[in-house]
Amino acid sequence: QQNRAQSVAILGAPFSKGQKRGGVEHGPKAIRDAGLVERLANHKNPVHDLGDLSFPYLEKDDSFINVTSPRTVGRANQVVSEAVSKAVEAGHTTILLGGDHSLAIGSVKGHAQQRPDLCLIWVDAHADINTPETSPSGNLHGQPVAFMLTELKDKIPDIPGFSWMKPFLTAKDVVYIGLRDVDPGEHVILKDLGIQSFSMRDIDKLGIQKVMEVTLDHLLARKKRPIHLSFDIDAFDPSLAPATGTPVNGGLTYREGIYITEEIHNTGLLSVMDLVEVNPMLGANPEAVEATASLAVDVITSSLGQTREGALAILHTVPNTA
Ligand code: B3U
Ligand code: MN
Ligand code: MN
Repeated sequence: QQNRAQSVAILGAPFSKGQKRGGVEHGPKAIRDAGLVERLANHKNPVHDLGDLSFPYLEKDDSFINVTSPRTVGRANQVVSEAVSKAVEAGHTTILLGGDHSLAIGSVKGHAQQRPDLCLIWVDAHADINTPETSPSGNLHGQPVAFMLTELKDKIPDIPGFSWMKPFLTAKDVVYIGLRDVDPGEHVILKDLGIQSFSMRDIDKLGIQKVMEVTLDHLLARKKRPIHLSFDIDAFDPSLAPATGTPVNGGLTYREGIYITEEIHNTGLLSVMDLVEVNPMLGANPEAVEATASLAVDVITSSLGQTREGALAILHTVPNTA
């Protein structure tokens, strides 16, 4: 089933409460306005834009420990989880447009409900694996992976808003690419759990080709299984993706980013993808915002089979003149 050519579903998640800066809730609109659906018009399979999810507003949502908006984030992720699960069940390769990266909790969880054997490729400047206790910011977009991992079960207190979910993934099912801003607590977790991760330094040293070879080998050598790609636009260098909440210098080049998604597409196993942290209110000017949103579109179309050798759709014959 997972090798069958599948239709595509696009889900917008206009949500920002996993961090404190306004504007990332407009990410889905910015990415659509940059031409996402039009760019997929030649896709070999049908593309369904399922519109935006709506998230309940919770009047009272006090911090827990230092975690901000726990009930709001928990509830929104429950909505995401159900929507992603349904889209995967319907046979779509599902694209979730964020919104902030806390949404990955629901996205990966919903995906795992249908495909419990999934593996996770996390492309990001940050590891997003703080626990509520190690988090320097209290922002849940810096913690999603910690909520997923069974190994960290005892390190995550019962946070209001999250009783609906239990950890469902193990450390060996995850690979990071692009890291360059890892907090002390996160560093210890990555080391203790032996999570395969490729920092920007590793990419400098090995080259992106080798990094992808080892990544896919690590996750797929024993058994082919569905891939969840969680792509934070801040993995790219800020010169390419300025309109994002926490840019970090020294990021992926355009070619490295696109090579990652091309290699993932070529496995035939991409099942769900998140594209998060595009914040159209943070660009220095409209051009900066457009560049970031347009880069997001390139990452998505490339993940879905757009190649640098030719178009997304395969034109089998050259049309004759009339
Ligand atoms: N690691 C820091 C900063 C951060 C994480 N994710 C983003 N920023 N985008 C934290 O707040 O946990
Ligand atoms: Mn992130
Ligand atoms: Mn990030």
